This record gives sequence, C-alpha cells and structure tokens, in this order.
Amino acid sequence: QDKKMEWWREAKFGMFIHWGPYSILGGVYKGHNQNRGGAEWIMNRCKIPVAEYQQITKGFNPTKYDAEAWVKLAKEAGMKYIVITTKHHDGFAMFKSNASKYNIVDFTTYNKDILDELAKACRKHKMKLGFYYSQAQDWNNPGGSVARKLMREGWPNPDSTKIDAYTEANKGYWDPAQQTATMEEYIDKVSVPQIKELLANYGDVAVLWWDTPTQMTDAFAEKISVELAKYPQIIQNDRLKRPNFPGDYKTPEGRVPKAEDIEGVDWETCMNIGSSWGFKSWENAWKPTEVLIRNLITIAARGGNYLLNVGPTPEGEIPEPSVTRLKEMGEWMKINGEA
Ligand code: JFZ
Repeated sequence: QDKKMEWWREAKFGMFIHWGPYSILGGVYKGHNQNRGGAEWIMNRCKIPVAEYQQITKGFNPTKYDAEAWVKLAKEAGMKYIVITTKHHDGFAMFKSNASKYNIVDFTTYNKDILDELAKACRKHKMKLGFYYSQAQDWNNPGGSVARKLMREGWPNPDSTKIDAYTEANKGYWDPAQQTATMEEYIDKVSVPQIKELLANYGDVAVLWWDTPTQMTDAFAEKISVELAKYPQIIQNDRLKRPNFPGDYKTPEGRVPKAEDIEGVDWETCMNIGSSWGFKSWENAWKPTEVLIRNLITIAARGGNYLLNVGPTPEGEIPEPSVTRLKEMGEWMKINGEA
C-alpha cells in the first residue's frame, strides 16, 4: 500500500486535462454564455437534447492535437503526472470502445484514439498517466445517472420552465432517451466494460480518478472494484462511491484544506487556471501565475498534491493563457524547486 504511493507522494504537482466535445461549445449555447457551472457541464446546464448534442459531437475533429506537445509542456512546468478525462459526464469516450459507439474512433471522423496517443507520448517521456472516468454519471448512454440540476427560468432556452418541470418530475433526466435502460444495465454494459478497456489497452495506468458517484450502490461499486483488484499498483481517488469509499487519497475540491484536517492523510486538490474545467471560449478570470505558485507552495507544505487543470480547445490546443502560466511556473520551479 505504502509502496505504490511512493511516486505519488513525491510528485506534488500534476496536470488535469478536461477535454471532450463540450469544448466545441466552449461555454456558449445558442448565442448565450452558460450562466453557471463549468463549461464541461453545458449539456446538462442547458438541457441539450441527447440527439442534438450528438450532432455537435460528430463535428469533433481536433486536428491540432499533439499529445507529445502536452506532455512536454507538463514536464516543463515541473509536473510529474497527467490525469485526463477519458469520459466525462457527457458520456463521450475519448478512446476506442467496444462498449459504446459513442467514442472518438467510431462516432467522429477524427479516426484516431486520443487516449492511445497520449499514452504513447507519456511512455516516451516517462510521464505517469492517470484516467478520470465518470463511472456513474453519464448523460448519453442510457441508464447513466444524473445530478438534478435545473436550467432555471427563462434562460437560455425559452422552454426552460417546461424543461425544468420535466427534469424535476424525472429525477434529473431531461431527455427520455436517457431513461431507456436501468442504471444496472448501464453499469454492466458500459461502465464496467469501458473500465476494463481502460485498464487493458493503454499500458500502465497510474491513477483512476472517479467522480460524482450519483446513485452508486455498494453492489455497483463492487463490480468495479473487482476489476481494479487485478491491478493493485493503481492508485484510486475517493470518489468511487459515497460515503464509505476511502480510496488511496482524499480529494478536497478547489481549496486547500486546513493543516489539522489532513494530518497523516494522502490528499490532492484539483484546481483550475481559469474558472472552468472544460474550455470556456469567453474565459475572463485567469489566475495570475503568482497565485498558482502560492497554491503550489501551500499545498506542498501541507503534504498534498496540486492537480492543476487545463481545458484544451476543440482543435486540440491548450489555451495560450494556460501555456504561459505553466511555463512561468516551470521557470520558478527551476530556480526554487528540487526537480
Ligand atoms: C466534478 C465534475 O462534475 C466537474 O465537471 C469536474 O470534472 C470536477 C473535477 O469534478 O465536480 C465536482 C465534484 C466534487 C465537488 C465539487 C465539484 N466537491 O466535492 O465539492
């Protein structure tokens, strides 16, 4: 147990990547800026029908994606691992999957496995690679769970009042297509098979980063844990299920915990460089490099890891304000760190 945590405890600094078809919308739907939440939530926040969102996804064609450039940037910043969204709540797999056709190879014309390219680049540059996988919440594949979040009156959809009423009456689902299977069917046919693909097809996996265990039962979690047990070197965060899944480390979100709360505990805090996880075309709240460096210092001093997020564009590039800041952090690390 302690042995597998060694590299992670020394790492201190990692790159989080939130990337998917939502980057095409960039926080804008039908000419309106999304009024709350991260841009990766736009399908849910604006209650975009499944078929309509799929049409948007069809156009996902990140021709400027260069996995090696990302890995080199992470290295330059002093980061020791990368965690990428292999499937976020919108249900789109950034890898070839036999469990759901809604994936980068079978559903778009891009024709390459995004994850495979990143895995190869990470191997080449000795960068640890972890997978974020939304195991429970999936707004596309039938039966995936949803968090009940309302669009709220009048915006941005003239039908929002009606749609919110439907959402309330249907436990958070806003499209009948989402309710054509049970969650157990989703877990058995999509979640577990895709997790098996992630574990088997991309070489060594450093971390599995679970998220939003909405409606996860002990039985569902067990089906996943059985698969993970075959890979004892993989480090897992604490979000597989609530409330009693300790994972290997805690994930206080978007904040630095008080020193007395995390004594003797492995923890990692994930944060944004701007204000959204997914790419937001109108981002106007980039944090100054000084703030990012101060966060890194505070987190490292309290024994934690800093997972700092970038949200690549639909073309496949890390936004320039993020690149600049990461390079500046790298400069600081060269002088002050002990890389
Ligand atoms: C989740 C996701 O819904 C979000 O899109 C992003 O991927 C983020 C890293 O994780 O959002 C959360 C999860 C947990 C908390 C807050 C937001 N939390 O525990 O406070």
